[in-house]
Amino acid sequence: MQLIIGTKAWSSWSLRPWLVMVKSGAAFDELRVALRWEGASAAIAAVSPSKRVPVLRDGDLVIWDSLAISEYLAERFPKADLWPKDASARAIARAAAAEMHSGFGALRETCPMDLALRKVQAPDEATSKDLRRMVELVRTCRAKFGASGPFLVGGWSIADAFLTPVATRIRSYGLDLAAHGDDGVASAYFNALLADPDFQRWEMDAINEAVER
Ligand SMILES: N[C@@H](CCC(=O)N[C@@H](CS)C(=O)NCC(=O)O)C(=O)O
Repeated sequence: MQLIIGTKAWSSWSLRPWLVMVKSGAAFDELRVALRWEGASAAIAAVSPSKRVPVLRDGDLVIWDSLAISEYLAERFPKADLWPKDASARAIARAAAAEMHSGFGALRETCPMDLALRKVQAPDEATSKDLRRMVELVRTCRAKFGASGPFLVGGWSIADAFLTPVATRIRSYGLDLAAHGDDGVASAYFNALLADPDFQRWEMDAINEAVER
């Protein structure tokens, strides 16, 4: 299998299925297509039907969306428990991943992933609304399903892959979760995502890529 991804410092969409791929335990290679240069669109179009990364190639099969790639890996590698075994926890983890996939537009737009960035940026009203919802989402999931581990519904799942870019945004833009309804549960959760050794490996690659640029 080959996972085609964008620049690691910036491509939040690529980070998600990369984490899922690593957690699946399957062998894969990476093809990195650099973003943000004049030839980027053409380079991506050459490998992606949607002209977007990430893309997973498995033999003749080409899958071009981060959630579809993650679902495919969960089906192909059932022993990796990429979704929780418990049906209720699984439904909620799926709802969280889907909400992230289609929502939180203001947070994504005003605080794009940039792993090297550290600043304090006051969120605008729409971003604050997203942050309040994010804190509520994490607190609710952790309260109901989080007893068995530090992740959204206990053990690591695809939902955590989808929320890892949010953890980096909170860190990069100095976003204050307590001011958005957090009692410490959401910030502990996002710190757990940042402490994941697989995420840290991605981050190390991002630093090395930046040195090469
Ligand atoms: N819904 C897609 C979104 C993918 C996406 O927007 N990828 C960005 C990079 S993070 C991209 O390829 N942009 C094209 C470009 O920068 O030219 C997914 O989940 O995979």
